[in-house]
Amino acid sequence: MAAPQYKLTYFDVRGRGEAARLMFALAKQDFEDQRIQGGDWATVKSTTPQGFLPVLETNEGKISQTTAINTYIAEKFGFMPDTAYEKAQAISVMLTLNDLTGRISSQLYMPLVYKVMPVPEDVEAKKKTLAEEINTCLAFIENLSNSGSKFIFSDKISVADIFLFTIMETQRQVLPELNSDNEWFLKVFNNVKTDPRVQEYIKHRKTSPLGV
Ligand SMILES: N[C@@H](CCC(=O)N[C@@H](CS)C(=O)NCC(=O)O)C(=O)O
Repeated sequence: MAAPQYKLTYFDVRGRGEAARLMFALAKQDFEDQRIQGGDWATVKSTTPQGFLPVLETNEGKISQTTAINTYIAEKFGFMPDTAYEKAQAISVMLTLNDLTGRISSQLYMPLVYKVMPVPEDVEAKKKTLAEEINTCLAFIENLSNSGSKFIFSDKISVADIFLFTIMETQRQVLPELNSDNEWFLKVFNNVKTDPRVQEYIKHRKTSPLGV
């Protein structure tokens, strides 16, 4: 049987694609990291299953939707939690963070970071609302976590920790005024960030033109 081949197609930013890249790095699994530049997107869009990215190509077929991609990689490389209940909760965490990302992206990243939309007049009100939504989302994740452990479910890193870290890393960097002071979240975030394998990845990862 041929060795598994993986190709991740995403934009040249971290965003929804970074958790997949980080899991491949932690698993020491080679993959093709195809990064689409803005000007090429119109051509690439029609080749994707649903008209958006990320897309993961595997030797079994193409996978569309961030949560499906992350779940697949996590199952293959040992980043899913152990029990059926915790697996479902990990997916719930990822879907919650993915929804949040969509709202932050359309309301703030597009105008302020990617600069592809005019800055809305009520930008300060939007920041306030989204900061509250971030806190609500983190409180939801904290509530289903095992609060005594290093990561969300246990002392073993899972796909939910990796997605939480990659999504919040970008958010904290580009919109620091939205940062949460939830102590439980800061503990898990720092436990992921200071993992020596994650540090090694961060040291060598490709930077994007936008720095995110
Ligand atoms: N539900 C999808 C949403 C994907 C999504 O909105 N991707 C954005 C980039 S983060 C995109 O492809 N935008 C370009 C477009 O929609 O034309 C997922 O979670 O993967």
